[in-house]
Amino acid sequence: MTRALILGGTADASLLAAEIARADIDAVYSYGGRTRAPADQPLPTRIGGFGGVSGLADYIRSEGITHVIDATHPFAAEMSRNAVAACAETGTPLIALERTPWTRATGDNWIEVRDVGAAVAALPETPARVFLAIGRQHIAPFATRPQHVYTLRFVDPHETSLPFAADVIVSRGPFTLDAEIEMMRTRGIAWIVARNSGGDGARAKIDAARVIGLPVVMISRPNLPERPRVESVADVMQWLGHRTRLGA
Ligand code: 3Y8
Ligand code: NAP
Repeated sequence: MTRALILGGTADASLLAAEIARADIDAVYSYGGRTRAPADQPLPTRIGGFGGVSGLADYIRSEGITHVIDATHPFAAEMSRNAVAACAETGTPLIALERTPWTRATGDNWIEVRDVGAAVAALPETPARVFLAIGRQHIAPFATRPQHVYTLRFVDPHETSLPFAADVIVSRGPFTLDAEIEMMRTRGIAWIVARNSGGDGARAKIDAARVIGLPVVMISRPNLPERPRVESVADVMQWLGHRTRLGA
C-alpha cells in the first residue's frame, strides 16, 4: 500500500500535492517551517525539521512511508542530502522533482558565481542600487559592501533586525514580469542578485532584468548527491504507479 512523503516548500511541490490528492493516494506533505503561514495543502501536512538523517529515517519507519518525493527547492541542499541518506538507510524508494536551471537567453547579462561570497565580490566598488532576491537566510555577507543601497525581498516581515540598512519588500511570489519591471524602474535598481532556482515562480525578475538591460549576479546551484530525478508531476505520478489525468 503506497504511503508517500512529499518534502515540499515549492510551487512544484504544491502542484504535485494536488495531483496526489486527486488520485486519492495516501500521502503527507512536509514544510521546513521557514515561513509563518505556509500555503495550505490538500494533504495532511507536517511543519519543521525531522532531526537530521536519523530523525527522517525514524519518521519513515514510524509513519510507514513507502515512497519519498524530494520536491524541495534546488538550494535546499541539506534536506536533499538527508533524504538520500535516510532513504538509503531505510531502503525507501526516493525520487526528486527538480526543475531545470534557467539558462542564459539572448540579451541576458549574467555574471555567474558559485556562492553568496562570490556574489558579494562580483558587485561593483562604486555605490549602486542592488536588488537582493535571495531571501533572508543569505544576506548577511552583503554587509561587507555598505556602499550600496539594497532592496531585499522576504516572504514574511522580518522580526529580527537586518545586518544592514535596506529597503524591504514583503511578498511571497510568484511574481509577474510587469510588476518586476515596475518595481525595478521605480526603485532605480541597477544590479540584481539571484539564485538559479529554475521554475516559473521566480523567473519574472530574470526576464525583467533582460527587458531593462540590467546585470544579474546569478548564484549557481549547490551540488547534490546522485538520485533519480524527474522534471514533471506526471513523471512522479507514473513513478508512484498512477496514471494522471494529465496524460503520459
Ligand atoms: C516555506 C512556502 C507557491 C510557493 C512559492 C518557487 C516559487 C515563490 C521563488 C524572489 C525570490 C526565494 C525564497 C522563493 C521562491 C516560490 C514559492 C519560491 C525565492 C515559499 C514557502 C516557503 C519558502 C521559504 C523561502 C526561503 C527563501 C526562499 C523566498 C509557503 C513561499 C528567495 C528562494 O524568510 C525566509 O526565511 C524564507 C526562506 C527558504 C530562501 C532563503 O534562503 O531565504 N523560500 N518560500 C517552505 C518551508 O517552510 O518548507 O510559505 O507557502 C515557497 C516559494 N518560494 O506555492 O507559490 O516554487 O520557487 N522563495 C530563491 O532564491 O529563489 C524568492 O524574491 O524573487
Ligand atoms: P535546507 O537548508 O536544505 O534544510 C535545512 C534543514 O531544514 C533540513 O536539514 C531539515 O531539518 C529542514 N527542512 C528543510 N526543508 C524541509 C521540509 N520540506 N520538511 C521538513 N524539514 C525540512 O532547506 P532551506 O533551503 O532552508 O529550505 C527550507 C524549505 O524552504 C524547503 O521546504 C524548501 O523547499 C523551501 N524553499 C527553499 C528555497 C531556497 O532558496 N532554499 C526556496 C523556496 C522554497 P532536519 O535536518 O531537522 O530534518
